Amino acid sequence: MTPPIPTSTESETTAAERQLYRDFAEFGLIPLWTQRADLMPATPTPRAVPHIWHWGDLYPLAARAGDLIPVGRGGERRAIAVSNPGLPGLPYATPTLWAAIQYLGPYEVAPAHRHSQNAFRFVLEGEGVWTVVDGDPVAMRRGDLLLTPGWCFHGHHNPNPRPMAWLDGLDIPFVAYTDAGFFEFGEDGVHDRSTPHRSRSERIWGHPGLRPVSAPAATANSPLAAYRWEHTDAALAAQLEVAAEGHPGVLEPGHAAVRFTNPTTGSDALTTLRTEMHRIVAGQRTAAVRETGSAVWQVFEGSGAITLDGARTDLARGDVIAVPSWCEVALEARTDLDLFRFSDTPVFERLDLARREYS
Ligand code: GTQ
Ligand code: FE2
Repeated sequence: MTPPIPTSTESETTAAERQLYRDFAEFGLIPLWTQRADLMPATPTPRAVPHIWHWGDLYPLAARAGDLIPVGRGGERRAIAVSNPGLPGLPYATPTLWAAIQYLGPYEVAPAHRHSQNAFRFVLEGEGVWTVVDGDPVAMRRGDLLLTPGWCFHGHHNPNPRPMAWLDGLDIPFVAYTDAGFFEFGEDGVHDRSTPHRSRSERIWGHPGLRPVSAPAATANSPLAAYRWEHTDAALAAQLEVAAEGHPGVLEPGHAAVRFTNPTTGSDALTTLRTEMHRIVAGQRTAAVRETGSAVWQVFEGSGAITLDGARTDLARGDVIAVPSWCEVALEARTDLDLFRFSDTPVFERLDLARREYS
């Protein structure tokens, strides 16, 4: 018996391998086996990190921008995005979500434009700006959620002597990654400077459980431009009342929540963005949960704490919180705590990538 004759020595193999990798690179190829753990981790490994921005820092900076930086055609908006420290240099709260504070000074106008990105405004405080969505002036007031769905023209105007600031949420990063962005300028300024209390959209769509028979069967995004705080607040209060009477209605004990929906379909108000308001009763703490997809929360009222992947931080009014995919979230209310939340969940649900796990 003779042993098998080796076809190559160890060092010959290594040299041949090295040449193979060089040739892969030259021909624009990358083999899976060098990347597998990064490409296909056992569980999500987001580059975005949990992070909190405090309103007490955001607002004064926005006001300084108000003094120094004009708003107008080109830059379009005095909007200052939060930038996740795990995504350095990018104006992204998470890989898919844009969150910005937008500031409009007395009598200023942000000119009309449209884009394929979906947008909303959530008003923490103040009032007196109108956002004009496809020619329909929509009043912005504390606690309201205002929609500007993709490809609707929109501009904002402040006919009052007081400045106003609010939170913008958009799917800008998602649309950037997917190369689906289109943008067009509209009229300079805002043509219709009227200041109605109720928009046409609310007068047509803003009646619970009633849809106009004249309306199209379903639209991808909600035709309702404004979700008013008085309705949101009443819905949350009623859930807790009904629960106190011993009936179902709340998400979990002491935790009421509502989702803003498209009245033509009952699904999320915007195709790419889930928007919700949560109310946690003083002294309650939520179950810890992790989900695929990322979210941004803003404290609307009250105080408490949030624990993100085990790290606990106090929360105050206006704080903006980035929650990366699969990060474990638990909330505690010191006083009654109202929080606005938005996320990219509709995209994950549509693609069957949504997962949720309670600890
Ligand atoms: O108000 O139209 O924060 O187009 C980012 C992009 C706000 C807006 C942002 C926008 C807007
Ligand atoms: Fe816009």
